[in-house]
Amino acid sequence: MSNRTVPNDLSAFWMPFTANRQFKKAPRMFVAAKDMYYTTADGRQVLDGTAGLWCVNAGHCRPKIVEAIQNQAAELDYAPAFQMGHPKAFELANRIVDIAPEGLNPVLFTNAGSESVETALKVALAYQRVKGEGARTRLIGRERAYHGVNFGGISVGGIVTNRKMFGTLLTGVDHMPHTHNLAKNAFSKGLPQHGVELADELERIITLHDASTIAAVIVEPVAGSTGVLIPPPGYLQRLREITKKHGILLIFDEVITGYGRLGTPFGADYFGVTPDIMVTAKGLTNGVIPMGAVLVSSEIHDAFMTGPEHVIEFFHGYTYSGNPIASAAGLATLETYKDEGLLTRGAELAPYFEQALHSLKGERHVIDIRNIGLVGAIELEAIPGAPTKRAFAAFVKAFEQGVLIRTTGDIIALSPPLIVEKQHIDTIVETLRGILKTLE
Ligand code: PXG
Ligand code: PLP
Repeated sequence: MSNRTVPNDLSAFWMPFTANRQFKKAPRMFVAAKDMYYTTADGRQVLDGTAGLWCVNAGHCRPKIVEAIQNQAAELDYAPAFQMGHPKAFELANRIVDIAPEGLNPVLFTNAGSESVETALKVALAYQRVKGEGARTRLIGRERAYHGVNFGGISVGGIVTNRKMFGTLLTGVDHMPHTHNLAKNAFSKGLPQHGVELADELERIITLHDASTIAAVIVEPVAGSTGVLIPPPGYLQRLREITKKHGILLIFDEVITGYGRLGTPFGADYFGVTPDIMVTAKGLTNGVIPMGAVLVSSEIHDAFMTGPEHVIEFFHGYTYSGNPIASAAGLATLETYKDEGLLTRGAELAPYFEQALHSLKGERHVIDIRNIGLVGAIELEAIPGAPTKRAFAAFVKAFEQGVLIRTTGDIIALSPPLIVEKQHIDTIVETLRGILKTLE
């Protein structure tokens, strides 16, 4: 009896990455969405300045995607993922390979970014081993990196709050420094000028451990969830050169930068650097159905295709790898991106977005503004002794005034759906301008 729930009771859902007690006292609920707008439980329209959680790249409830999911649910709801197949998973893999950088083929399917990260790390370790380099067991991540919440991802990740409660994590992991440097790079438009030499820290780490012990390096081309940390020109190229020289795999975690966010299909295209493994999720299905995809180089894949043909080549996968409904959603999403040119639309709008965001320079508390493609960040000075409080207050006020933003620490992050129009950008920026004037 005591375990019975009552209608409208919020207590049974322990919400993710949320201040649960605070939220449940004053819930913020969405009940519907269309294109650029959410509808709240009390009937207000809220402009989506963040594409949900950086995933709804084509905007909400897009007809092709809705229809594809409805049809697929009625036609083939589920097919076993192991030792069985269904056509749409193969079709989607082909469409992903078509838009990905040359050489990344094939694709492994997962259900989210976190699982894609685990999958990529496991492929990297297993690849070194099948190649006869089984001593390469170390993984190198970066400070301030977010690679999801599973054990591999938090091990290579660089966020103390996401790591410190969870024991010793994976062993044999080291971290490069992040590239964020307010003193030298504040208010940079696009790529910041200073810090390319930080890539050489990888050489230092390699000297410490020896290349023969390192399997892979994983980085986000642009770190998203720790506040839009943009690399200086040449930095990722340098990581590519160093990893190649030492036989270390380079993994790009493109969970946020993938599917048009930077104005190119992938971050790899923006920076002209092709990794050995590319981790994606979010925008793959427009956030509508959980799905991730990990692209690996043909060289990696082919190294596994030895031994007797009846033996499983890679002991890894999920009940829902390539799920039919997710595959249908992915196909319809990629079609929508193609029909509307969304994988490159960000490049056309980026200059307007940049100029609008940087017009907030000089507003109270603003200590940095940065942007790339359709991603932007406004960094606020923290209230002394109360970090995150000022930005969170901005988040709540923006929601009340009809704009959804995202905050991390004292940084406001913006990543509108790629269908955003100039007038929406103006609304986001002018709402923020008003709020900045009223913040404690
Ligand atoms: N890698 C990167 C680079 C990410 O940004 C993940 C992996 C994990 O994906 P899943 O699908 O398992 O959550 C992410 C996710 C935010 C925010 O507002 C960012 C993420 C997720 C939720 C919120 O910063 N990034
Ligand atoms: N836990 C148990 C008991 C299972 O049987 C399975 C899958 O069969 C899993 C976890 C993994 O679930 P999934 O494949 O959905 O990740």
